[in-house]
Amino acid sequence: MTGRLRGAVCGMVAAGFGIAVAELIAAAARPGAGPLVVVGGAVIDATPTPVKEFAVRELGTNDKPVLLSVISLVLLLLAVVTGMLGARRRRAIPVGTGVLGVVGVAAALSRPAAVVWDGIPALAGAVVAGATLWWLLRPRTVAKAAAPEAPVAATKAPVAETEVPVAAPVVPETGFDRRLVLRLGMLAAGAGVAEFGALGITGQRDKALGNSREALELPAAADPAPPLPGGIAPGFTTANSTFYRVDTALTVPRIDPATWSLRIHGMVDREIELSLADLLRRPLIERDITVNCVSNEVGGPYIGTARWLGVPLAALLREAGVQAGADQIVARSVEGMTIGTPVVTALDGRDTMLAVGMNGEPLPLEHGFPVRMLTPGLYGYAGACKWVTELELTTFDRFDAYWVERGWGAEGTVKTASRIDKPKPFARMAAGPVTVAGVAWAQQRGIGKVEVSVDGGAWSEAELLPTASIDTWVQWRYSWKASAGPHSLAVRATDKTGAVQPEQRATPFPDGATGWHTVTVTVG
Ligand SMILES: Nc1nc2c(c(=O)[nH]1)N[C@H]1C(S)=C(S)[C@@H](COP(=O)(O)O)O[C@H]1N2
Ligand SMILES: [Mo]
Repeated sequence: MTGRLRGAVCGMVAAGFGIAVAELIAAAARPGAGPLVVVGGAVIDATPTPVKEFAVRELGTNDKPVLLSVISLVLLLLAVVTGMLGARRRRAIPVGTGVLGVVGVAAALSRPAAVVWDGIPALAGAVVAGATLWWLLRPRTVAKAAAPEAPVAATKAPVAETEVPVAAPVVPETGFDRRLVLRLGMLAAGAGVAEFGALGITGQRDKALGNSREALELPAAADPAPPLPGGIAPGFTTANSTFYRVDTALTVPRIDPATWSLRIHGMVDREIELSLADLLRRPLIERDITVNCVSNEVGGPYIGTARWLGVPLAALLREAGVQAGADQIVARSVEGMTIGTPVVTALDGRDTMLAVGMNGEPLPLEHGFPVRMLTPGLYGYAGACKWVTELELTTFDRFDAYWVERGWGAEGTVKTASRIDKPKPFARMAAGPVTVAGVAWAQQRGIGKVEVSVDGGAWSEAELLPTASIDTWVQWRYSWKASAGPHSLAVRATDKTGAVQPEQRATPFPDGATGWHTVTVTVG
């Protein structure tokens, strides 16, 4: 029993030490290739779509910390098992740590943007963990263990080592003697130092990156957005700090703007390669655009409106010369995401852009610094690649982008939708006039009408507040004469093509949720 416990504790400490060393190596030499993050990334990519949807729905932006904690726990469990087996059969040590090492290296190399060196941190971590466990679980000679503790024999006569009194308090080989505890303590401290070092290196790098982001001076727009019309209610523009974030990146990609470049290639007459300075020398446009996620449930929070600054993509594509037959732009990001956008949506006159600014500042790191794509009228997964470094002109036949490979629709057109923001679900209020308010959106088509229905009754038209353009949401409000009792409020929008938001509920998968947002309240 104590032998197994000893093995378990040694396994855990050896694994912790190995992981910390691997994280330190990654921080110093291969940022983003730490074992936890690469395994997490591989798990995300392999997770079936329904599970991913569940995670986005139930965990929101906590999905990443939760995933990392689960992976750490599983790893710890495997380390405990390896240690317990290793305490009985030493062969289990190289086998167990070897398996973990292979998984870590495979995960690192499976990352879409991986280079072969990315396997080194995980490999080194596994070797260190294995060697450490081997050393910790080394069988001890009885003599060595007994000698320091042996009570001084009454007799001064020299005794041979083999004659150490049997009664000496020999710590059983399977337990925790002082030497083992000391070693475990030293290793735990070493792991702490390595982890601290890794955090320090990463922190320094982030600080430098934050500085270069702040130092980045974005030119004024050649074609600025007009001021927002009077009469817009607060909340029309979403602050950068509260703008929703959805992506598969476990750690936010860190791109040095000085070395960033964008390559436009594939089915083009002339390849183009641009630095950030090249990009910023071009005429910039500024636009208010609402962006939303296809994973958003009816009434959900994954939508926001910002004032974006960027370079129109159409001009760049014309320079490159898109060849006949190319119908898809595959945007690739530095961490290997692929987002497929129909070529027509970049050339049909809408404000599809390579954005560099968001609400008057350079893009925040989480939202794609230094450059992301934006395509008004498409969900983010189909037109808004963050941290973009490559645009390949190709066809939909020839290539399935990341989400399409996982069953999501290739087109990504935003569906007409609306949301009640006030009152909140299950709110209680006094009878009398109550303002019901919210937003509605149908980017590229524009919102023509918003209606409210109380308790399933007739639809009444809500007042539409002024808005910026057909690419932004519209705020609406409706004055309701609330009578005592429980009530349900429903909203539906009609876009400017006359299409009414359908009542029928559809899940976000595969091409966006439908259905009316309904809120239940109690009056009186
Ligand atoms: N590189 C990269 N870009 C990405 C994604 C991603 O996972 N990786 N997710 C897309 C999705 S699904 C959405 S909804 C938007 C979200 O943009 P935001 O996080 O700035 O709101 O980014 C898109 N661009
Ligand atoms: Mo999304």
